[in-house]
Amino acid sequence: MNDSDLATLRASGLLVCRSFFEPEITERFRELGLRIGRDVREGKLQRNGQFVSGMDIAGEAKVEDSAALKRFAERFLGDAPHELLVRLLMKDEAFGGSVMPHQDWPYFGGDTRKLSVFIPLSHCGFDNGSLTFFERSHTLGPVERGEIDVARYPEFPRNCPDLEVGDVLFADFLTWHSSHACENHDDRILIQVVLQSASDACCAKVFGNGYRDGPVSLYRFSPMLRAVPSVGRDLIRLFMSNGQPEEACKMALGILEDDPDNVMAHLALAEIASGRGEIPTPHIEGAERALSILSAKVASARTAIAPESPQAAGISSKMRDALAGMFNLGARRNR
Ligand SMILES: O=C(O)CCC(=O)C(=O)O
Ligand SMILES: [Fe+2]
Repeated sequence: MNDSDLATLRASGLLVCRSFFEPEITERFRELGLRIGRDVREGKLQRNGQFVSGMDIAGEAKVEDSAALKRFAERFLGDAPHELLVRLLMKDEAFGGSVMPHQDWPYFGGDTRKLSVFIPLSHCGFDNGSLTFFERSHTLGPVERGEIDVARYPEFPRNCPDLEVGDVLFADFLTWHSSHACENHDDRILIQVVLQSASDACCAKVFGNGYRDGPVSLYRFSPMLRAVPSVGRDLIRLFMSNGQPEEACKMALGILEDDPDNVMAHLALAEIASGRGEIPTPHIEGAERALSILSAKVASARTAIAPESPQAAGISSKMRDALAGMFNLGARRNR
């Protein structure tokens, strides 16, 4: 590893180093890959999508034994590497599907400056469904969880390098990646290790050296006084008033994925459809179904507190007012 490798990783968010690991460690990885393949087929290890469980992969692989890896991580992080994660990612007969384009950071939190290390334990290539990285995508910073609409970003070159045991692929933790369905079902086994600096308060595990003292922020996903979802009614309205109904539609559909009975999202979709000159029957039906679920909830909230109390009456009228004020749908419907 030299300065230009580091510069490549920083600039493109991706770096492949061939025959990177020491020979004895490469041999350990090769044997481990063969054993994992056998154990999966004999049912000794469990599969869930691309994930493998039932094995202490950190204890078996001992990636921290690699001086080359430690040195590289120290230079990239500017600090003693700490270990956030060691996991196995596998494709084979049991799972050969695709993995949508995403960024890993929002699933883990903490400091964004982390190093993702992909270590092949078998051949990993386009043929057996290996990972595609979107070069330079890390320059956009942290994004939300979920599928990224990569078709909108042709400026980020797609790179699906062939990897062999002994090679390593370093990625910035913010670099978007995906994997396509495999063309054959040969074992594709990768270890992913995520390393971060000591000052990153989301984990206290020192790479290969126990635990440090010091704070670990268990609340890294929820530092806010109140949780404010980043996608909500206001954003839908903003896009609608800005003449971007397609974006508003995307927001509303996203809300419905989490909350299928969200009245506001159904009403927004109805309004967008009627704006396009379509008859928004399914969306109106969705809103009506969601409303009836909501009124049943209001009724049970009313009985949960004293049925005749002023609070109970307050719940119903506030709810009505709030819904009436959300979208001006009645007027459009009667046009
Ligand atoms: O194993 C794969 O193909 C991709 C897995 C991945 O990127 C993830 O689980 O975050
Ligand atoms: Fe990922």
